Amino acid sequence: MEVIYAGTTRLECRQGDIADQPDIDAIVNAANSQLLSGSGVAGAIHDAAGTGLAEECREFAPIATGEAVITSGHNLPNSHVIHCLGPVYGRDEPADTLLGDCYRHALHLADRHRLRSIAFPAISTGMFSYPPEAAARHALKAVIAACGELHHIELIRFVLFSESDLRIYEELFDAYRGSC
Ligand code: AR6
Repeated sequence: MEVIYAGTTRLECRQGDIADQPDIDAIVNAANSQLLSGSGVAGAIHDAAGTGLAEECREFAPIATGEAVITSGHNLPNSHVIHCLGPVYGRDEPADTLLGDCYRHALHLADRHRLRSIAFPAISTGMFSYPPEAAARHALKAVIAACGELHHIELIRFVLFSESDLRIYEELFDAYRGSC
C-alpha cells in the first residue's frame, strides 16, 4: 500500500477486492447503464450486497456515461454504494473527460452525503477496455483536482485487483510525491 496527500485528503492505493473494504463509507461500482449486476466489479458488489441493491437501483436506471448515483450498501459493510458508468474505450468520447467525470461526480456525491471515506476500483479498465496506465493517470488527475473542493472526505482509496494495476498506481503516487 502507498499513501500520498492532496491537501489534507489521504489517498491510498492497495491491492484487493472492492466488495471487501469494511472500513470505508462508500464503495464505487464500475456499473453498466442499467445498474444491473454483471461481471467484474458490478458482479462482486451485487453478490455481496444482496438483491435489495438491484431493487433500489431500478429507480435510478438508466444512467449516462460519466454520471454517478448513490444507493445504500444493503448487506455490504459500507453504508453506501456509488454507481458510475465509465466510458467504453474506443466508443464513448472524449474518454478521458468522461472517465474523470466519474471520479469527480462520485467524490462530490459522497461529500454532499457527508461521507468521510470512499474506495474506487479502476473504472472502465475491465470489460470497457480502457488501457490501465492512461485510466490511472486520468483518474488520479481528476481526484487530485477535486480534493480542494471537498469538505468531508478524508480518505480516498484506489483498490486494484491485480498486482500489475497496483504497480501502475504506485508509480503514479511516487511521481506525484516527487513533484510536491
Ligand atoms: N474488486 C476490485 N477490482 C475488480 C474486481 C473486484 N472485485 N473485479 C474486477 N476488478 P470491470 P468496467 C477490476 O469489468 O471496465 C461489468 O460487467 C478489473 O480487473 O468490472 O468499467 C458491468 O456490468 C478491472 O481492472 O468494469 C459493465 O457492463 C476493473 O476492476 C462493465 O462490466 C474494472 O473492470 C463495466 O466495465
